[in-house]
Amino acid sequence: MASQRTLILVKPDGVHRRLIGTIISRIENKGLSLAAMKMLNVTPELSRQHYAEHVEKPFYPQLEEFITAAPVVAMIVQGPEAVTVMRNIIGATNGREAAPGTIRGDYGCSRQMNMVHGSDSEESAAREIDIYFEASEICEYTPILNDWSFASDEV
Ligand code: IDP
Ligand code: MG
Repeated sequence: MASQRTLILVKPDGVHRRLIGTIISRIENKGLSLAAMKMLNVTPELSRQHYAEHVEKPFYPQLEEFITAAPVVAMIVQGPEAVTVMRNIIGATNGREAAPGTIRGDYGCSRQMNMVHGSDSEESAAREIDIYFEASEICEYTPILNDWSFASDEV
């Protein structure tokens, strides 16, 4: 099982609600690691790139207004099956349906203002990481706790 990378955003509502630390804590407590992190303003152009699959949908103008309205915190999260593990931690899109114990299930009740973005596949992760980060911004290191968090064939 190979270690994976996934693109995570704390969205503008998560930043305004001071949930950045809470969200990072959940990621770290789960045993995943950060490989990169920065705060930035998403421009309309960046939004269209990121959400290319949604640009033609009726809700897209509303989504663009939301994601560009305040800064986001972008992160690359790394670990075994990081894409799926993060989607499970984040929970279903609509906070009203997201399971308790997930971030969206515990902290919100909105379909749009759902605090976190997580890539939905390895292919999406590679595409999104490329959109948000330069190669020089990604840190290569092996977290020392990996030895006490995973069997050798899991990372
Ligand atoms: P995901 O974030 O769980 O992968 P997607 O369906 O990819 O969900 O939608 C991307 C984002 O667009 C959602 O996280 C949410 O913020 C917003 N969104 C999705 N569906 C709707 C909708 O029907 N109305 C308004 N915003 C939506
Ligand atoms: Mg999605």
